Amino acid sequence: MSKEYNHRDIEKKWQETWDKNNAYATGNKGAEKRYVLDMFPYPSGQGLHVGHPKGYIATDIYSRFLRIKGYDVLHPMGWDSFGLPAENYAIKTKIHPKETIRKAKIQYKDQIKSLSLSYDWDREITTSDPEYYRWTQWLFLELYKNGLAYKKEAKVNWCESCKTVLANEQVVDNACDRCKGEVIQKSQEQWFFKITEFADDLIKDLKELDWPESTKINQENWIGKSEGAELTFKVKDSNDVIKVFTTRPDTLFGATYMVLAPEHELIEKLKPSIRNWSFVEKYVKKAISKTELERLSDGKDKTGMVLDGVMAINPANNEEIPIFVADYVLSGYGTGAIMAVPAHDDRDREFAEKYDLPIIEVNDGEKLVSSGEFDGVAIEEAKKSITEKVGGIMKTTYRLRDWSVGRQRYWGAPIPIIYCDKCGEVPVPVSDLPVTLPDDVDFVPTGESPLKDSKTFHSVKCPKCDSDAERESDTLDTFVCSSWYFFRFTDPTNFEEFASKKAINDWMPVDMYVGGAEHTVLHLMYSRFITKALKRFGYIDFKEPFDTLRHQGMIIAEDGRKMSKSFNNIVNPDDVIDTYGSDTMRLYEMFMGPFKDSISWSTSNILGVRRFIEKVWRLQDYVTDSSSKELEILLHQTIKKTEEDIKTFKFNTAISSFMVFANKVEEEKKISKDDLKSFLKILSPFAPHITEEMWFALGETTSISKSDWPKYSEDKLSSGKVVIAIQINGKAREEIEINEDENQDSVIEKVKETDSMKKRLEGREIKKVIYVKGKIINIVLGS
Ligand code: ANZ
Ligand code: ZN
Repeated sequence: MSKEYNHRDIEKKWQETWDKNNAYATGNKGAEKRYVLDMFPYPSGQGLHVGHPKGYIATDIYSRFLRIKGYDVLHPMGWDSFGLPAENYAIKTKIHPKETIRKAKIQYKDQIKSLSLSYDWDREITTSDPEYYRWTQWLFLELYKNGLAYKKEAKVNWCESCKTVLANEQVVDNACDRCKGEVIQKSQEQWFFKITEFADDLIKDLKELDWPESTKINQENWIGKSEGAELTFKVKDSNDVIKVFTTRPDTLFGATYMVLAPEHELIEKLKPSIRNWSFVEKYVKKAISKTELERLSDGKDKTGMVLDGVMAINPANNEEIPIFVADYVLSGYGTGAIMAVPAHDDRDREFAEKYDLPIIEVNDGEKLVSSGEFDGVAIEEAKKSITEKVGGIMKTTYRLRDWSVGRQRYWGAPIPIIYCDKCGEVPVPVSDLPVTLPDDVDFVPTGESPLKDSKTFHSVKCPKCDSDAERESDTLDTFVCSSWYFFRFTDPTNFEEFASKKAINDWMPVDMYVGGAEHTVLHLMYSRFITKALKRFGYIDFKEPFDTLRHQGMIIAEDGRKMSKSFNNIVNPDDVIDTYGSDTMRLYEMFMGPFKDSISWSTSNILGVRRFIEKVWRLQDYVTDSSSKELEILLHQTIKKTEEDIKTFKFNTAISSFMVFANKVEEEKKISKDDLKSFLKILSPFAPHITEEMWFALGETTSISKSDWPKYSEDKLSSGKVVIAIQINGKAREEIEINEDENQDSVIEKVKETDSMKKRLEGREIKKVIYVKGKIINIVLGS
């Protein structure tokens, strides 16, 4: 009898051994290369809860599987340590973010190691290390040199409590994504990256990616490509014009009023002619303070104010139509003005009904009506011909905005720009990088960048003319750091380049990328953009960073709510590992259900998995010279299934088949040594500790991870026997085992000999038999 299963001893022993042997480093010479990547975490000081590792366990199984299949696998981990979470935590606790991060990293790493996630720690990177952000700054300069980084006055989302600018993507329901505080609009000089220049490619190249369909659709909607026309309306008795963007130029005859966005410059210009100016002014002021999201939210009552005293001329029929200012028209989209067609646009209709404006139908769903010479013309055709008639131009617009990357915060990579009175904006020479973040800073936010107050940082000599100059004091959005980290992992200690061309070509693109579904636009879009930019600059030869992407579902608390400190329902992975073992926890998280589903934690289910692990341990007691024929077949089937399931991220069903196999062995009480070894091999990516222990106990002397994936043979996948259903008059009555290739007559004979069938068939005429080979036999009886 084998000794009792003690996960604490076994797991500690192997973790130390693997650590010592640096077991997960790359370097399997001559082998094909694979790159398996997790979205790296920000180390926050709270440690991991059991939800975090779900994706990490999956990529670990995947990586271990590829290694045992003979691939050279790059599976790295690092820390997305700049940014608001770390800074806010530091502000709250009054401890410098550097220190917070240092401690949190140790805690995270310990937890990760206790799960034996097989990362190559030689490649660990930390985005707040000067050796890393030197290359983030280099990337900024590359974009700057190539006209893809620029500064402009812009309305920005401003979080009142974090005192910083937020990207559109970081504003959720008009609140700051981080602190849930109020977000207002503010005008400021800001740094931007020109992501819009790649809008078309970012849509087009989605087709080539093996990504969840919903994520691709989200990206496409976010970019929001829209084809239409730009039309010009004259303002009556004036030289001013109003340009509009419309996707429906065919509806021009139905344009019964116009709307300007509150920010539209023409409003101020038309002031002398506007009779109700004080009302207009008041309306504009109020509207401007709202965010885009608030203004656009569906169901919100439409408001507006007529510009009393001015009219526009509809170029299609020269009719005079009123002009409104209303906040449902946005300044940042199209031209910031619209022609309103209430008969065919829901928002315009709602507004027109409220303000009693004419609603004129100008098509019957297919062809134009009430449109003068265009009556009877098909809609698509009319789009072109009406645009032409009124001298408009066909045009494409995008919802995607340029990426605002400057932050008035301390804990980020300083933007490597110097302002000189004589030379203007001067990029820091690459040889002077990194521009290091100073320590003599009070990082509590004031609204101005904290770096302004640093004596060591702010004043500098101009790199061009050597006169006194000032550094840019904004830091980079943390999403810049994470938009290129996957390149750095291929060559993390390179002092000359962000990564060598060879290292990049060896490993990239990433073969398998796994992370939360919340990252469908931000990080994933930015990473694609940076990859496309680097390709344009000639550093790389491919245009997409992540070939395959999978999202993990959340792990919800046992009470059905999100795990959260405030609900006091967080399960700590350290406790789970201590009580049940790392192997059990790994298996359990993969066994909970389909990988992408959100599922509740269950203590009783984890016990079930623990019992399975104990059963596996007992298999050692059944080793004999040979396995039964049936067990052999089951083994081959299990090998095949495991391989298919790992490739398609169906870890839960692979584990089910392990359970079936272990039950069978326990039932038969015998398994050959070789068959047990094969079973341990396919289980090893899931449960590396127990399988290693049993592997050595069977006399092996090198790690199971260095062995090979067992081969199944096609002719051993089937016993030739199948169980089929017997139906009588369409009703399932019984099951029967037959040979796979048995013909219909022989099957009928067998059915007739089945005890329970004898009675049913007695004295009745068989009118018809339908036999679906290997599945079902339906017998239709006469009455
Ligand atoms: C007339 C019209 C008639 C329109 C009709 C639609 C339907 P997408 O497809 O999302 O690009 N629009 C244009 N600029 C706008 C702005 N700054 N703020 C709010 N709405 C704006 O939407 C394009 C349509 O949205 C445009 O086509 C315009 O309304 C409106 F039966 O023009 B349409
Ligand atoms: Zn200068």
